[in-house]
Amino acid sequence: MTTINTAPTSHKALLKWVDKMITLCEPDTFYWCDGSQKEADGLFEMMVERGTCVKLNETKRPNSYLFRSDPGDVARVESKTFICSQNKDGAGPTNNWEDPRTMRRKMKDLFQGCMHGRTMYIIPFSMGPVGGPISKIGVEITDSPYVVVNMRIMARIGTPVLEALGHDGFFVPCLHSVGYPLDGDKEDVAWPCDPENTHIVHFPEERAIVSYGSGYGGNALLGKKCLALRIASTLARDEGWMAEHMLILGVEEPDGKKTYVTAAFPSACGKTNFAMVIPPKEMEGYKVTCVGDDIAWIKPGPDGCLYAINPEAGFFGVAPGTSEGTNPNAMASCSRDTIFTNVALTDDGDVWWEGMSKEPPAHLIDWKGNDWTPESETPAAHPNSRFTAPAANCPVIDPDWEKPEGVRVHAMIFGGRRMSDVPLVSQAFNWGHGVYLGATTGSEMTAAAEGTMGKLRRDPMAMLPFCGYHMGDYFRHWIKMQRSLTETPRIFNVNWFRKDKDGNWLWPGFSDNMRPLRWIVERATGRAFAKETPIGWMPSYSDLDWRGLDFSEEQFEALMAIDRDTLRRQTLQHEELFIELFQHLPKEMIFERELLISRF
Ligand code: TSX
Ligand code: MN
Repeated sequence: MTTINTAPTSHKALLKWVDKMITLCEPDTFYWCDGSQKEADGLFEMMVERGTCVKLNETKRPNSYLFRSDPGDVARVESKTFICSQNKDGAGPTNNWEDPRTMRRKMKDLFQGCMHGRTMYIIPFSMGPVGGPISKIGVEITDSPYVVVNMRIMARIGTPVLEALGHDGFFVPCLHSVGYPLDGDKEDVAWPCDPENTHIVHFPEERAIVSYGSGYGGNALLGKKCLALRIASTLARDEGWMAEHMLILGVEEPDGKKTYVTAAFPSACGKTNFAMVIPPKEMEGYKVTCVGDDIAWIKPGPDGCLYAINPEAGFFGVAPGTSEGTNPNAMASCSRDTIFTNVALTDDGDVWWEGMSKEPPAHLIDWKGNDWTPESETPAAHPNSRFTAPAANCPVIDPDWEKPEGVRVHAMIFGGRRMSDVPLVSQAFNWGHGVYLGATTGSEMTAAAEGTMGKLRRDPMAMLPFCGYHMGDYFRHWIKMQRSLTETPRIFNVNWFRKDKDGNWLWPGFSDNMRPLRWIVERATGRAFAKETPIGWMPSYSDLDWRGLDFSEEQFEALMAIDRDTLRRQTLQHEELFIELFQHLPKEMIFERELLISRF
């Protein structure tokens, strides 16, 4: 066994684990990542040389690279994601479960010699500012240099993390391999992976993660969905805090008053767009700043209020649909220092994706590496293509985004893609009612290909694929949080996606979402007016700021209409979700449902 550098730590448990993994995986060599720019430059240089990635035009897209994945490794795979708790009940009916002993044996077989011919990289990383009171440390072992350079953007990595870890600090071991050992004279490929044997495995009781066979996104960058949501949700339950699939934004009012809001949306609702939304220019003096676009770790502070940090350091955003029109701040964020995966390459060495511009370029290299013209029948960029961009590049990043103790949360928003039934905005009567709203969140599917067009898919708190334990216990934890707080954030429901009977959008969305957001902020801080309705507090037409938008009271009424019969039927359907979780469901959820039905 050779090594490139010696272990820069005296942490016994870490050294022992790394030794054990070296013995198991049998890499040619291993390397402790320091997180430096020099290290990243060296890795990119090596990957360009090997044909793993392309360096983009330094003038147009400084310090940026394009990777193309294997066409069979383009997304998270929920069917191959496991929660291995001692009891099946610990994972609950909405997660895949396997006995931890059985799974550990299976993983041992897969990892045996899986790094032959490769370098093992050891990446110490911190989710949240290094040394912060809410932050957690992980160590990812991987044979993918692509993972190293992505982790360097998405988390804080390297020497400072080992220093914070000390000689006996807590860390989450995260083992990853692309599952493509170079045995004999086997040639390497640009994107090694093993889709047939892909497993993303969580051991919530041991706080450990093992991932095999995929090099893509959430399957491989283990700090994000695996640690910051699935393992962290379990830690949060045990330690009395919350790990949520939420963006965090700050609203600054003309007088300088600052209010922070978190929001949970299922996929394809434009979460990153809302996290850095630009208010209409007529709403002078209002400014939105971004703390995070995907994950919030939320903890009670000494004053009994909730404080949130963004555990991540970058955006792993969906590229298609992002443009100067829909999200100029995201475009600026990925204007440099960015890793692109599965987008198209332009003839001048820049990137392009569907929705970036109205007119596509006359010629591109598509995400599979083939020539592409506007006549081509397949998309130039994969629909799940991504940019990995440093949060520090965002023009509206919040000045306190790295504050170790977090920002005070006054409001929490739940939302989904609902074509017909849910109004633009409403406020829950109280915490319990708000938890019910979050628990019954759902989105109507738009993917015609999936044959699910228009079907409502429940995604409680947008956490269905990301909760590391039983969903019923998760709702119970939400309910219980109130007891440790002197003041709870106010909870809201929004829907940007309502349509009329002819299929026209009832709401312009995007920048105009600032109008309901202003109302939310004022309600959460005890100012704006509202009227009581069966589903919660709602604004009247005159309660919203309409400066700069021609939107009539009639349009508003259509957007806000609540049809008691439709909603009562909807509410009766909530029973389906609840039956599945019944044994673990807090009684408050049943009571809230009864109350809601009785109000209709
Ligand atoms: O991100 C979106 N947001 C949030 C923005 C802060 N999208 C894109 C969703 C796909 C990921 C939206 N799409 C939003 C929205 O508020 N609203 C809509 C629907 C919509 C689309 C286009 C128009 C209006 C509404 N208008 C025209 O096309 C002119
Ligand atoms: Mn997400």
